[in-house]
Amino acid sequence: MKALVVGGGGFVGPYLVSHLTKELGYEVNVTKTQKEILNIADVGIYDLDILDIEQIKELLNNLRPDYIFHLAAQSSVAYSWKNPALTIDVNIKGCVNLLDAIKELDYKPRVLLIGSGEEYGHIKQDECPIVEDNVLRPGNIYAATKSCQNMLGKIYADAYGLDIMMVRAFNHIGPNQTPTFVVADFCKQVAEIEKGIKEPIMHVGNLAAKRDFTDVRDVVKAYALLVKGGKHGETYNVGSGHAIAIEEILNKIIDLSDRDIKVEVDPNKLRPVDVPIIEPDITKINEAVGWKPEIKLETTLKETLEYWRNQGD
Ligand code: A2R
Repeated sequence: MKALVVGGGGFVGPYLVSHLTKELGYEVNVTKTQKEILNIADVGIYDLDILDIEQIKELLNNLRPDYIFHLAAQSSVAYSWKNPALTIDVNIKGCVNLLDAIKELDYKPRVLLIGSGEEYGHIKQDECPIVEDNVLRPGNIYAATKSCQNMLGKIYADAYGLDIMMVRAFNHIGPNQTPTFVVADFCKQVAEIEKGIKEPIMHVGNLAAKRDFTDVRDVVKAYALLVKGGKHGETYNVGSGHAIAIEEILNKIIDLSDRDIKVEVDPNKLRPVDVPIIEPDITKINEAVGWKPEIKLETTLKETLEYWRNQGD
């Protein structure tokens, strides 16, 4: 099988490529942005800006992949408040460019669009755990763009018969994630405290929010299963199914350290609108392709902290 990972230079891309090549034996090509450096053996690596449809068309015509994973995004909620226009361009227009380029092909690759659990937004207590056809009430700019991407995917699948599946991925974590995301941020802070380059105080945002965390290596397995066995036009939640308070995550990470660490709330880390609980029902993906996460949260936190301990200062 020939797979193309679009936007593979970020956090998830290398994990997905590794799974596709090493565990599934696929022939894999990856796109990255011009500024990214990506060294992965045995895969084709191409620079691609998804805002340039001609570049996408040329690449697709040359590579003719069976499976396309669309990972390219402005993926930070915090940054989406600061630069809504860029977030809308990359996440919506970029996706439409990709779908339009796919529409022009003389064959139908299977396509997986990566959305987010954030799309559900302000969920009501009795809606948890959330099923895929729950009302979407996005609470931030990033979530709004991902909801729009999801709707566009469904429209292109129905109107043009494209073989598109969509996922709503909940928080995924692991080594190598940028510290704009909460678990990487906490682990980096603890590692810096241990190295003596930071005072023993953790600066944190909203600790009461409950989120669902899954190891990125489990998440990419779900993507590979869905692109192969998902039903076109359908959306699947990808997550653990058990939301946990950020405070609990923080305590678990602090407990992995032998230092005496204090916690302080930093107003700069509080988002303008925060959604109290996001927890998925993962029955649909489980029934469709038999996926459920396997790696324990404690294992992921330990490995992520270890990753930050090994980073140069
Ligand atoms: O912004 P960069 O240079 O780090 O590149 C990001 C890339 N990207 C683009 N690719 C092509 N054309 C563009 N105009 C463009 N703008 C950004 O998408 C980055 O390499 C990649 C997304 O990777 P991350 O931000 O690390 O996201 P992650 O955690 O790998 O998540 C993958 C997907 C995203 O759609 C998330 O929104 C979703 O899963 O949760």
